[in-house]
Amino acid sequence: MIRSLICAVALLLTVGSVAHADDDPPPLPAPTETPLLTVRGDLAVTNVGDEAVFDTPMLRDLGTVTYETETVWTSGLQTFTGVPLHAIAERVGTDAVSLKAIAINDYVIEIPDEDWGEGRAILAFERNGKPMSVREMGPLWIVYPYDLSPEMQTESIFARSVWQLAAIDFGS
Ligand SMILES: Nc1nc2c(c(=O)[nH]1)N[C@H]1C(S)=C(S)[C@@H](COP(=O)(O)O)O[C@H]1N2
Ligand SMILES: [Mo]
Repeated sequence: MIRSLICAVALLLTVGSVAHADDDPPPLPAPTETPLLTVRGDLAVTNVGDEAVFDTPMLRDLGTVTYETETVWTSGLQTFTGVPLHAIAERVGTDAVSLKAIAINDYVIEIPDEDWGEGRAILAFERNGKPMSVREMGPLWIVYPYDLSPEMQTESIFARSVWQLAAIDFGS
């Protein structure tokens, strides 16, 4: 009796670890507010069909970074708050080393993982402390710390600075 109980428990543990591998991120709850971001591609976790959809609180939970910088599209010093791209990659559990950033006007650009880390691109959801409407180039805007160095003011960095971003695709 005890032996079969132990076997049943061992079986449950095995099944559990197959369904959820140790290196997979935890399940992603469905958004409770208006969804801002749709993530597609090779994902370990999804919450709406085969996609991972995020609202603002879910993005904020990933850990925010703030950049104070001027941009060529705005006037005066701006404060952008968002999440680094690696935080999104980690949350959805992808092995991709490049992503496609897709805007609502269907503009698409590839951003390699060298730009996902510290001091590089953030997916901003606030500008000067407020959410961004589509008219204000929101709801999401990929922003770099342009003022830091001339390296941050190249044509390729500008091309990756997608405003009115709607989706990220980690597929190949
Ligand atoms: N949503 C969106 N973001 C975009 C683009 C676009 O067409 N749509 N063009 C990109 C490119 S290729 C560059 S060089 C810069 C262009 O900025 P500009 O139109 O102010 O020159 O924005 C980038 N971000
Ligand atoms: Mo461009």
